[in-house]
Amino acid sequence: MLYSFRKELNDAINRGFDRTLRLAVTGLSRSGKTAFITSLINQLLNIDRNDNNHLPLFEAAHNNTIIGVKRIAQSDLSVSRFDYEGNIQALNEIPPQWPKSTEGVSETRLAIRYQRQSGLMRHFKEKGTLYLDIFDYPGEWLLDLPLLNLSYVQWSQQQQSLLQGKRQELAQNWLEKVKKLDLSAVVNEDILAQLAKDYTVFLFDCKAEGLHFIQPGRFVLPRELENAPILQFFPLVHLNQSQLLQLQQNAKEGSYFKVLTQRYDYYCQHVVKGFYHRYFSTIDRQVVLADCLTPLNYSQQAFLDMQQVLQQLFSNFHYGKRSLIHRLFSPRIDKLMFIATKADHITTDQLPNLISLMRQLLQEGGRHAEYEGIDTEYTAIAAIRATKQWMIKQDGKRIYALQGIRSSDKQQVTLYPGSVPSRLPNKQFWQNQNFEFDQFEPQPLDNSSVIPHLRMDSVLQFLLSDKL
Ligand SMILES: Nc1nc2c(ncn2[C@@H]2O[C@H](COP(=O)(O)OP(=O)(O)O)[C@@H](O)[C@H]2O)c(=O)[nH]1
Ligand SMILES: [Mg+2]
Repeated sequence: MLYSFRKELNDAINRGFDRTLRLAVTGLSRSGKTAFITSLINQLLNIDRNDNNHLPLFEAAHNNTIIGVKRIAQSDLSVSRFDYEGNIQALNEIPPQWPKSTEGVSETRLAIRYQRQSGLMRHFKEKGTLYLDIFDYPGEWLLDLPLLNLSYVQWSQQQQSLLQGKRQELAQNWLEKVKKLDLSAVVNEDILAQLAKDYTVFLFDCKAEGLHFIQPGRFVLPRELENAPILQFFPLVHLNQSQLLQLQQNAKEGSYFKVLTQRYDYYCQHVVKGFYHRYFSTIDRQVVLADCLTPLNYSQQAFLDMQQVLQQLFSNFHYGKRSLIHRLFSPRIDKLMFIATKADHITTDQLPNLISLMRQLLQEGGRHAEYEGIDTEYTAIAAIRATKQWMIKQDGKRIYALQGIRSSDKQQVTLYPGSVPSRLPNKQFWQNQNFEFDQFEPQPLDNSSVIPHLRMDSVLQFLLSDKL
């Protein structure tokens, strides 16, 4: 009798403790989203009751809170499935390969079975399941948020002010053609489509030069919208304000100017708002990944561009009650983590500098803005650690070095990667620029098939520990 009462109570409690957590992971293409999610899943699946040495800082893995973790069918069946098996297979090849790059949104779901080890309810053997939905979406799409506040004419002017240096150079082909267009004439769809194509080529060329501040974001990651008229428009950057306003007043229905305006408006209403409604408003926790090392290999313009991009990403989460995003989508994010990725390219003594550099990039002058009601953290990790670290003592000094297989020539190299600037580098830095962050090949997985990482355990601790 007593036993069945207990069992009933236990069952009731257990049902009460099943919950769902929606974790979103974003960042620009190649910032390391796929590597991050693959490693996160791998670290969790490898938790067992005996040895959890791979996650020293994740408490729930050590105090036997987590009983087991399984992959199960995702909740949103219309979104592509995150290809965990494919990515692990790539890492298991001889020699190991980086997981294939992907585009667009993908999703996966884990069931984490746990049993509380502390708290009032531990006497009832409180067990529960945390359903963790992880989804991956391109950071490029978050760059479109400001469009919702701008008319087509305003957006054109803003794009004009961006057109400097390398961007201006790359824009020439498209720009020369647009200049010849009579914008009040009746539209020719084929010409418009071709010009939009030229504009898209220009955006891809910018990306290839390490310039990532690209609007509209869908143009470089169109997915199912490829070749759709909704992506066939561009800003008018060769006209001044009064010329633009004149067109706005006088252009007739069916003219180039009117059609461009309509497509821009349609893009804002359907593509941009659609994305925020469908995904953004359902997120509980958000991870934003940033590769702050690669832009150091390019130029000052690429680096400043990265700053613009990160500040733009950041503004998506910095929402007071009066902000655009709050008014439109009432988001509910309670934890936010900014992560500098690929930290295995530097020695561990440089990690604080890397984190500090990322903060400088995210917030003008490193102001540590607090978010209303959002617990925010900044860290640096390697999701899939490709290098080993060595410490050499020389004349009583410690010197750190890295060893790994360099991607360019597949040779094993030992290097001293030097120091990462902790603040935004000045002109002088760019003149004597000697950064060379090579790519490395992933290391083979050992028998346990746990992916070697750097600080993924502290990420898990921040994101999950209060839910277990
Ligand atoms: N060394 C190192 N390289 C990484 C790591 N994560 C990603 N990369 C590199 O960055 C590339 C892009 O990563 P990926 O996860 O595909 O980026 P995504 O486009 O944001 O999904 C990979 O192919 C690797 O070359 C890491 O933890 N360490
Ligand atoms: Mg990816």
